[in-house]
Amino acid sequence: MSDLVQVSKDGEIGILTVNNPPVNALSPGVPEGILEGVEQFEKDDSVKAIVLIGGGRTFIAGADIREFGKITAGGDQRRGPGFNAILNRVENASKPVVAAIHGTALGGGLETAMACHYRVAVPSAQVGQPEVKLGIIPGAGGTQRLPRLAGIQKAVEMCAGGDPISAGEALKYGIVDKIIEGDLLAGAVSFAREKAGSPPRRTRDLTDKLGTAEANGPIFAAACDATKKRQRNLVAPLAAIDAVEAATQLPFDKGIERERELFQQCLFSDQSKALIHVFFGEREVAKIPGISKDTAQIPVGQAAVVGAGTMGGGIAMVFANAGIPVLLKETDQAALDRGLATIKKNYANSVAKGRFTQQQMDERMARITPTLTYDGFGDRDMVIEAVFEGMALKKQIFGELDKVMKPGAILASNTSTLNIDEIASATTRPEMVIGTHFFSPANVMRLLELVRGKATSKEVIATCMSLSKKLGKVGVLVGNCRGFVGNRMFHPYRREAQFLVEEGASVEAVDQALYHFGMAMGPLATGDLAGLDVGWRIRKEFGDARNTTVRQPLIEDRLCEEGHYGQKTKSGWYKYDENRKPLHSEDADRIIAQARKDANIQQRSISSDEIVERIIYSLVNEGARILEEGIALRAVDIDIIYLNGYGFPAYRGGPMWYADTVGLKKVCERVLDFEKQHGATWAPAPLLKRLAEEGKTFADFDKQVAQGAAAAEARS
Ligand code: T1G
Repeated sequence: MSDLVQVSKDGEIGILTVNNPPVNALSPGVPEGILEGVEQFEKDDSVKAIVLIGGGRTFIAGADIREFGKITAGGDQRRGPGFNAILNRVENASKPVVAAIHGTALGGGLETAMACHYRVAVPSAQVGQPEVKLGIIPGAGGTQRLPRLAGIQKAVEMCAGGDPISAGEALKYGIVDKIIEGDLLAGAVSFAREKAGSPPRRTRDLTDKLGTAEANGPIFAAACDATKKRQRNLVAPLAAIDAVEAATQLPFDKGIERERELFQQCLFSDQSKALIHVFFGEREVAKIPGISKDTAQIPVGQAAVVGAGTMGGGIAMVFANAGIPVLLKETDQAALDRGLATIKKNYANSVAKGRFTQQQMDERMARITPTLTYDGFGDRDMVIEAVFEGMALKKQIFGELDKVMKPGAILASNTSTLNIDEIASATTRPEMVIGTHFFSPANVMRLLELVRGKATSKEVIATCMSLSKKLGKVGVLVGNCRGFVGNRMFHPYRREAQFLVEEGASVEAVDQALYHFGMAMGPLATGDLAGLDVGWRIRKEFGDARNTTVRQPLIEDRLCEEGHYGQKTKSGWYKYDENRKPLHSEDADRIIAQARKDANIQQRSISSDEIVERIIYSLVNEGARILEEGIALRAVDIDIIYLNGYGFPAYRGGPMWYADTVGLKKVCERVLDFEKQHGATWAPAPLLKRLAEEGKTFADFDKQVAQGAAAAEARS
């Protein structure tokens, strides 16, 4: 019997325990072990029913995603009967099989549970078919069994949306038969005793909830419409809807065949490869060379935020949402009142949308204590400064924090561009200083750039990395340079968008090209949203320091000079109606035409392919520099930053992964073309050039980094 599935008995109940830490993925040996166990209990006359349970922290988190790369288009040849056949065999068992769920039953985990005859779960359990998040669809009967248990509407929602549901909801929809309070195994065993002796109830035989063609038609049509809007350009969710539709049209086994076909089509798609890269990438970024699970951490039970503006207020909400009480400091009562009113309004919106209850809102508000002084800061484990982006002010505040915070407290700055070492120099404890760059709106955006200063201690980094997860963020560690990773790359990205307009592309053409590429928003519309005046003011302040030998964008300064700051003035690259709908702007037309004339730029027609190449390759080229300088640890770190902070489409894997898929040779050739046409800013990054010449990818670069880190660890 496989070690991965253990067999035991409690009286006449046979118990199968899956033991494949950390998440009981269905690695080779697990499905086979389950089947062997079921067959053994079938033969054992003393056993009347079977319980299948997960050992450790969870039931079964699904297929082993690491194995996907080994599956070939011809199917998984290394394995025996195949997972579907195993599940059919479990479903056809002569004795009732009860799945006992804690933690998560996801993907193949839920499919296994649905092939059992009954399911019980602890209240905190979650079940789901998250495959679409990996660019695939359920591939082991999920699209056929789930509609039979939960009905078409819910099955479509779960298979196409991918979000898990709670045990309580699963009970309501018939996915789970009973919630077990208290000990799960004991509860599952006594449930199995009740079912012992009765004929197994096979999910495949349940047809009551499959509905009629008339009732189902509108459900599928609405699901397709919603998917095209919410999961724009994604293939898998539409395939998942097709597969569920097949459950309503075909007998079970034929439905399984159709599901298999659609699954195979998705599995070998570029989208799936990119999304799997993202799945592992989000976990990879948490791994920092030299920092391990044993690195000491600072417990953060209570925090404080300085500055109750948009960012500070959002950050306070993030802590309050995670159950961490937070002091929120402002310098004057009016600013504090404004900050609190915004927080209240945001929470009330969430309550109105049903995201949480009024009681939860009250609890969260109660965790935020407004203040005009540093009283109480001395007890806090961490402070985040989120004031106006000016070095003098930041240094003054860090000097004050150095005096009031207890020894061992983390001093964090939410700066988005400034030098963290200089900020730290205002304190006597630079090892406790770190940048925590949240993205606006802080309570919504998942990205958290953690900026490591020269002196930042490993304990502070380790703490902030795990705190990110607790706060519901993806923390990515970056080095100290102007703009860090995200904003440093964003600079050439927006610069090229403006140059393209100067050269003849329309504002709409630039934004549409990037939107069709998959960006959440075009670069010029993004400028309008963020406010064009922010960069303009900085340029005015640092004007003399600007490099006058390279071409600088012209139009945004002129828009600002005439008061077109973007959405906040209802006019920028676009003009905006009262619903913030962007409309073509004649003012922008006039300013653009004048700028072209003054700079003597010949207008030309520019294809959308060129627009995408210019803008996306500018990201890639700067990303390669950042990698080479060690500002980002790995290419995947850059990808995760762009996906979570800048609206880059996950199904393209991030800018560096995307460049790999295009081929670095081709990317580098285009960069060299652009250098010829547009000058020195387009000089290819040496790393890009080298990898292109060697026929390598950024993923190869990351592999080398990982090998280097493993070798260093082995030596230490
Ligand atoms: N396969 C391989 N490794 C996995 C894995 C999986 N399914 N799930 C997690 N891991 C690794 C992960 O990389 C990390 O490794 C460690 O486990 C802990 O994960 C046939 C085709 C279960 C909710 O999509 O959503 O079934 O970094 O840090 O926060 O139709 O992991 O430590 O080396 O995320 O407690 C469908 C994916 C597969 C579930 C736990 N299943 N996993 O979260 O821990 S497709 C999924 C998760 C499928 C069938 C199909 C989460 C989690 P390392 P973690 P966590």
